[in-house]
Amino acid sequence: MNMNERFEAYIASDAKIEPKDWMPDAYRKTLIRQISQHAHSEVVGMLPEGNWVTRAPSLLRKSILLAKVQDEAGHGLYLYSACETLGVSRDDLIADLHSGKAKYSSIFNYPATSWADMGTIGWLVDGAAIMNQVPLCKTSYGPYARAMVRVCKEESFHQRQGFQILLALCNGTEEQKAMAQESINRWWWPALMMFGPRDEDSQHTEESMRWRIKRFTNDELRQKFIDMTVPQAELLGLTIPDPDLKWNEERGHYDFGEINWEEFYHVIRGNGPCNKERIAARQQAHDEGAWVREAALAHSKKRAAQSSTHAA
Ligand code: BYC
Repeated sequence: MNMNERFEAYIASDAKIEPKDWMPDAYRKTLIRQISQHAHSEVVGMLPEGNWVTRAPSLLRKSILLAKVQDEAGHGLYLYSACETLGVSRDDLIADLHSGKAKYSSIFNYPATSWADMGTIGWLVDGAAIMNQVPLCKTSYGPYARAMVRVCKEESFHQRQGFQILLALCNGTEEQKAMAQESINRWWWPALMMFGPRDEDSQHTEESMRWRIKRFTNDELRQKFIDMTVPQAELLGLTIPDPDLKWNEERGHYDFGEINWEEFYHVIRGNGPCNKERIAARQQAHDEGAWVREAALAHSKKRAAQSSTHAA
């Protein structure tokens, strides 16, 4: 057996690959691509909600939202760390985000224009993220799988806080319920796009499934998400903006309408409503944080110099 065959057999036995293990270049490359895209999504994902921290309707809502946004920063950090174990530097990963070379989730290129969007993002966006990420706790690369365990626990809190915001609005005045409905109308289809292109158009699914990086295909996860979400919308008394949505007794799943794939590709190619604004905000935060990185490095250099003096 050559190295490649041994690797494939090892993966097929459901064993975890660790940073120092031999791995094919293509496996390393696809992991760097997916984990870094995931890390970037967490960090860019702070922007639409961060924008509402100062406008939360009460101190309690503000502290919950603040905690959620901070959690997303933490997720980005675990994921950048997991990615670095594959031999890439964080500086290079961040440079790729800023230059537009690396992707991040399409969903964060849409604007959050009402308070109800805080509910919808938690309920639908974090809900879709959980559906996609729970199977990643069993992904074949050890550091990624372990990072996902904590991420998923926190995402469950995010999803519930979002649902709770919507529940309060739906039990409120007519205007509040209308605000919730208007929000769902805007976010439903972009949330379905988070799962990626149809299986027949996906470039990476087949290989990533064989390597047990992905445990389900894009279409399988999208269907599971719809099946889980429709009864929750009914509980809220909200209408999902899809006239073709219908329970199919034979399949045991909901049928749903056609996603606007033209819009999806438009957004992931950098032309969505907020792509430019999001990257500019990340670039600005990076530039303004330069002094923090310099100070942290100066401190660690000083400590290293002190410990070498003591050792001498
Ligand atoms: N947006 O062959 P495919 C979160 C790209 S949640 C942008 O199917 P793959 C959060 C794909 O990268 C969101 N790009 O790819 C939640 C590929 O292009 P490249 C983040 C997308 O990798 C709440 C091309 O399209 N979650 O962070 O097998 C609050 C072909 O696609 C998208 C993750 O990243 C998209 N929606 O499957 C805050 C989860 N979909 O790379 C934060 C981990 C596809 O060849 N990632 N593309 O240039 C994954 O599970 C998989 O990477 C995907 C795509 C399912 C997203």
